[in-house]
Amino acid sequence: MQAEAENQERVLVITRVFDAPRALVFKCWTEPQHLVRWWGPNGYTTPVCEVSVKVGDPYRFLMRAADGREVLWRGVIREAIEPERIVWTCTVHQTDGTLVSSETVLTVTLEEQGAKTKLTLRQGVFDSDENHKAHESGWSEALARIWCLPREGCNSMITISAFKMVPPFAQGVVRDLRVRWALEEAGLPYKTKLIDPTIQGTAEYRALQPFGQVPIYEEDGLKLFESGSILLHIASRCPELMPADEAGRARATTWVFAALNSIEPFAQQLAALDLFYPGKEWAKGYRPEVERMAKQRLAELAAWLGDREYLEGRFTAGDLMMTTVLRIFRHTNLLDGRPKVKAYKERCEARPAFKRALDAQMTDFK
Ligand SMILES: N[C@@H](CCC(=O)N[C@@H](CS)C(=O)NCC(=O)O)C(=O)O
Repeated sequence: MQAEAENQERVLVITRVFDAPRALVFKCWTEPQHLVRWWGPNGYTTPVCEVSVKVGDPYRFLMRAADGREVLWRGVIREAIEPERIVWTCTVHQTDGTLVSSETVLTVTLEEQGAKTKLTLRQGVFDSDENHKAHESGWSEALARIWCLPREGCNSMITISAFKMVPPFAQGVVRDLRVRWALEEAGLPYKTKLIDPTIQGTAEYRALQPFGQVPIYEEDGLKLFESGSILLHIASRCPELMPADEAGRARATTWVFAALNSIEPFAQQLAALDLFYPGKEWAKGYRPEVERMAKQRLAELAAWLGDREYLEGRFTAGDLMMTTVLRIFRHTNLLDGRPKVKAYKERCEARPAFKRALDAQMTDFK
């Protein structure tokens, strides 16, 4: 009896209701182009995703953590009854073969609730409490990311625009960096549409970005521009970037606006004066006032930060935006005068997702 009770404790049951028809939720679980966009705990990507709906077929997912560690999740498809049920065996190994979690059975049941779908996930029996807990939090994060629920007729991946080339002073600060970083935090794969001035002026590009700028964001028919709006769109589905509670979400959003409205204008003006109009007489006259305002804002930001690690106690979309804005000061020594702000920026830049985003932007210039 005791063993039976312990076994039951090591069975995971999670339910969720998705605002999507059952056939589409089923696709989300069985088609690799959808699975790669939500599978795995936060920070993981799925570079290999081989799965089918054929009973008896093996399937496997190679999952890569933010720090590069990889694990292999694999098993056999025991049942796949479209659109209501899948049953897989599941074993998790490290890539050197070391067992992480021994075989469990995963059953996913989908029930229609009007236009919505109730998902019940049952997995067990886990070989340890630790694995039981780890899968519980992993599934919670993954299920929160099923925001790519396939829409009819749409199988496209996220695409963002970026420049083919910019002068060295702009490399590493072009605004697609914010979007790449958010996508990396969310573990969402994307591709880039690399553009140059000949494309910026075309009617086709202006239909996506009225001012001809980068970045734009396209996802299954949704087209967005403005880096702040794109960041908030991604963050709304990414617990790494947005707290779950309403007040926390509102505060994080506030900091995105603060970065863009209260600090970026001065950073941008300094960059324009120093990098685009160096030596111009009119610029020399105007610059001291812009620098004074920039210094004032940085002092105010330092005062807010005080001993905080992040703007709101934990990393959010607000910190992501603030960091990319602070990077615009990099041709000046203003941050040296504000060690707290500088350390804060470096703390955010130390995140693996930032490094991957920066590498990706720099690689595209090559
Ligand atoms: N407010 C826009 C600004 C975008 C922006 O300034 N993009 C720059 C690159 S960082 C650009 O495309 N510049 C070229 C141009 O304005 O023609 C946003 O945040 O997305």
